[in-house]
Amino acid sequence: MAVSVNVSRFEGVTMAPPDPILGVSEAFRADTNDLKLNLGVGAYRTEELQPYVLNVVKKAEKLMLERGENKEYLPIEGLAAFNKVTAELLFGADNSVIQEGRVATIQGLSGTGSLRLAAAFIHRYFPDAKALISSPTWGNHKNIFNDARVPWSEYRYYDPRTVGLDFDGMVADIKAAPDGSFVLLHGCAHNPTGIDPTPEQWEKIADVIQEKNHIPFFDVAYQGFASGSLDADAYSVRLFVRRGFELLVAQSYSKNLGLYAERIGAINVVCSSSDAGTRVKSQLKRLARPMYSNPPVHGARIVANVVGDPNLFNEWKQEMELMAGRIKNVRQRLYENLSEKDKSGKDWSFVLKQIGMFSYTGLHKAQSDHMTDKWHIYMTKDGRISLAGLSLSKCEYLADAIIDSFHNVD
Ligand code: PLA
Repeated sequence: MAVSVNVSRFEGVTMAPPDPILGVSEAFRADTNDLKLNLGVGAYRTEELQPYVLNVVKKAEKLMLERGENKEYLPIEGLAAFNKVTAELLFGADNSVIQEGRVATIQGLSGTGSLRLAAAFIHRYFPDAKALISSPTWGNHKNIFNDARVPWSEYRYYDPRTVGLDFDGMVADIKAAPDGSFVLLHGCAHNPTGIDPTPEQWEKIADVIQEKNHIPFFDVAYQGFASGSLDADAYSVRLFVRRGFELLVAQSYSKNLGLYAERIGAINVVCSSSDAGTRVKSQLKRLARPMYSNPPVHGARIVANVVGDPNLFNEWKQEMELMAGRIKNVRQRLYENLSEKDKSGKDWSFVLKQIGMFSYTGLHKAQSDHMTDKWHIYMTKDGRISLAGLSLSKCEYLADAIIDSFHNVD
């Protein structure tokens, strides 16, 4: 007999709000105006505003087809060749933590999945510890810690008066947190502000983290994308490793290899002994098994092929410089258009000082809404725009929209 249901058993399920970042792309797709521009999600586009598959990725995929590789399950920790190269790329192949086997690396479902696994690990093994996140930060960090039931609080980071780093506030808040907290740090190209500490400031941040017995937890989603150099963008992580910290690093290949939908990344835990590393790795695997069993192979093979082959690796670096260079060019053009067109004398130089994919414009929610409602420019409501989705030819239009929204909306 068929079950007849008049009232849904799911009646109590309320409608979830759209995601603050991915929801912007949904709204963009629904807009039919020709002028529309999607500066919401951080996804690299060409000057023609088309998605971009890197040439090295196509070459690596061709290699994979030629080799006729199979589709059997990977081990829980992922593809061994991937895990090896991803740790080397991050820490440097000659780093003592690698030589001494002190890094527990397991393949994750890109940056997000790797962060989520690490959060589950923190919850299980440090149930009383708290996470510290920057204010502001990538919005999903809060969701990740909430869902993993890791309590978190914010440390000051952005100073709207200087449109720069609130360094003293940051240090004071890290100092005031309970000893042994996990301090989430953006390895480079801070999202959403595009403001990174200087090398001297990183040293001082390391001092206070050390003094407080905190555990650094790096989110590295933009290695190579901030400066165009993989090594320069690993500066902060390598500095902390050099100073002898045990730490966590989540990695993502969404942006630097353009592998967004392949969901490829890793979680690395640097331990003070190889023995601890082995045990940590075993527990990360234990956490992963009931969540997703084992990770997908396609992206892992691409990364292993590109990073593991000297020719492809060099070609990748050139393509990355090209992408980072295009973003720097639109950043420069946008700054010039803003400065030339805005007659109020406002200083727009902060646009040039920020690095990475984004510019944090300082536009508040009502102004950001105006950008979308009047100008069909889609962006997150915190005033962040993705320069990776902007072309040189659209800079002038964007500058007009920003100037209008900034001066005419309270
Ligand atoms: N960490 C930071 C700081 C990020 O900005 C992002 C992506 C991730 C991790 C995770 O990316 P992944 O899971 O694809 O590896 N941030 C994007 C996209 C680019 C997003 O929100 O999912 C953004 O627009 O902020």
